[in-house]
Amino acid sequence: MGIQRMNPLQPNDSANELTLYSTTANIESMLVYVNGNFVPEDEATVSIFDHGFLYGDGVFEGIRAYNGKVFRLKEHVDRLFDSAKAIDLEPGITRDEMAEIIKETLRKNNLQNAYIRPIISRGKGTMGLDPRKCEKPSIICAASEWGAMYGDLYETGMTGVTVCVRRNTPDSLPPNIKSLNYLNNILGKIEANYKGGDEAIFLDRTGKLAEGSGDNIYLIKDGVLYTPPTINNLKGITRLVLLGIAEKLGIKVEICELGLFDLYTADEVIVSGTAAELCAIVKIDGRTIGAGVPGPVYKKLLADFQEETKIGDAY
Ligand code: PXG
Repeated sequence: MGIQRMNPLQPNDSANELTLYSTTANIESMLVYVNGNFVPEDEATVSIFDHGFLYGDGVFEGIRAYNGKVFRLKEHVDRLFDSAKAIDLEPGITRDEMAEIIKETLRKNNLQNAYIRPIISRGKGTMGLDPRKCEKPSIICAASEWGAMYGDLYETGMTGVTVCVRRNTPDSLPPNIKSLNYLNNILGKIEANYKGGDEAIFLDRTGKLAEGSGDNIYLIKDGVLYTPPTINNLKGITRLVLLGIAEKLGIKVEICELGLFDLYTADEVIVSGTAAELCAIVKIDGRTIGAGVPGPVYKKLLADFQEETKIGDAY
């Protein structure tokens, strides 16, 4: 503990040189749950014929623990199983067993503030995408320390860019499935990177506001909090927490279709997610949003959100 592990050499974009950087991870190897056993991370493997690897055929969750408590554990396990149901994948374990695997992963690694990644993939099969070739799903759970994802951007607010790539349509790959195939999101993120944005903002096929590459999106106009219905975005667990907080604070919530005009003319824009937590977007496609700094409604919601994260399942 306390000793920092140096990551392997990473290319430095600007200088085309190699530089060392460190993470806050423990020097001890993390233990990862793989199909019934906890093994050191370097030994945690699945077959290259696992359809999760071959085709992105599987589902996952991203969960946080705060101070030794898992935040919204039941909701995450339920969504994991709903995602599995939607792709006709029978996990072969119960929801309670999955919850226990998640908690045990945290205990085994002595983690208090962590990011947890359970995965259920179709399992080892043969070449050829027919899932009937796969006998048994792979169940994996990894966890690591992970602080605030956007660093200084929580103070300054971040820049959003709308991307040309459209969010998957609900009649092809429903955005509600948290599947191992995140290429739609990744294509948006790549585009945002090239355009100099901190986060990609997706519209759907019909030009309606959908979500960020890894977070739900909200706007505030004249004191009302607006967010799109979940037909074109992930049913975010942080989203439900946030809408609950808004209700408690007496902030009117409108769930409705929104477009570019609403985004550009908003007083505030916010994104939410397990990884992102709550972050304000202060510039979108060159337009300054409101006063160009994280706004008063964001700050109020954030204060309550931080209180909410104190409640969770101890392990
Ligand atoms: N939309 C998408 C596309 C997401 O991936 C959210 C919304 C927010 O959902 P929750 O339930 O987290 O409030 C997500 C979640 C990662 C990572 O590794 C991404 C997410 C969550 C955890 C980790 O980048 N995105």
